[in-house]
Amino acid sequence: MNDRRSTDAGLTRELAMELARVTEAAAVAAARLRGRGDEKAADQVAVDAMRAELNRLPIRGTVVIGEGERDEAPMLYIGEEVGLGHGPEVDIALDPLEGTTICAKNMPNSLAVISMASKGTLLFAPDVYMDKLAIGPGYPVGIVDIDADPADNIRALAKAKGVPVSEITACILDRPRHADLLAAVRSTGAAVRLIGDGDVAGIIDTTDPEVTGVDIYMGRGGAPEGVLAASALRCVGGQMQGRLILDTPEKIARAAKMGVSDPMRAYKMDELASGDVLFAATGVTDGNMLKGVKFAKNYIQTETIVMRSSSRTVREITARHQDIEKFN
Ligand code: VTB
Repeated sequence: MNDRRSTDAGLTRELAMELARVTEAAAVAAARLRGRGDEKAADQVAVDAMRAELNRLPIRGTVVIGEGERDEAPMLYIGEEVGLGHGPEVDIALDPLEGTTICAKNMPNSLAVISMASKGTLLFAPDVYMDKLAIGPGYPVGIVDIDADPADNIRALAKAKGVPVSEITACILDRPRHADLLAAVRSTGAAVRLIGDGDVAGIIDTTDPEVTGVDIYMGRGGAPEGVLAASALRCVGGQMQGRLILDTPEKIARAAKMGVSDPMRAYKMDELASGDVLFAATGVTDGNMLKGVKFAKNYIQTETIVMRSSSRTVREITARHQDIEKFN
């Protein structure tokens, strides 16, 4: 019998809970610097806290999506080995503070995020842009496509959802590069939610439109964030496609070194994150799905979502940390 309760390619279910601790620690650290206008400082404390927690886990982990290349990021760089050095061999994608600007401005939807997967199963994505398209669960496979006209995707989604197009909301990063996309989506009569940063949250939002009000995510953002978002969608269900933007010979060469042989390839969700995966995110600032960290007189409260692809369990954990000292 396939006993999913024990191990799936080395990813034990206990590790899902452990991951919550990792993102909680990063979120609390970053939240202390919410609204200070200092992106770098907030990111740095989140990195330090996440790394310290990760190094307490019984894993042999390798960071495949991290803070940057080894020569530019001293900690949690791509290739860094983390964990206690015994236990399952895993790949880790992380962003200790997704939405550094949002956190610095104390605006909605910054997160501490991590995903852990069986070794060799997360796309080794270079830090370039990625075109992304994502919808939540419950739709026939392929009703939207990254190569289709955006307006057609919106209409197809409305039809599949059984609502008029005017009841569809697309989430798009507010950037000049998205002017044409925005015009195309608005031409259908659909609504657009423009976000300043944080497309991992934007993509996760598509998984629960009744709560978040977002049906579809469209547009160009960071490739590393694309792999993180795909990991989450693998657990909840949903569809996602991503295409790396390799528009210079230098980027093509960099991606080739990381194993990307076809620069034009559109990756499906389960090609961005192909194996068993665990995902955790803790809110730093208040968001559509997760509330940010709350500092009370005698406790610190965090909200975390933890997911596991093999069981497709999604847990929302509100934690009241009464031993405040543990975050110091
Ligand atoms: C996104 C988003 C990030 O960068 O990937 C975006 O998730 C990429 O676009 O939060 P820009 O280069 O135009 O910002 C962020 O907004 C910031 O890292």
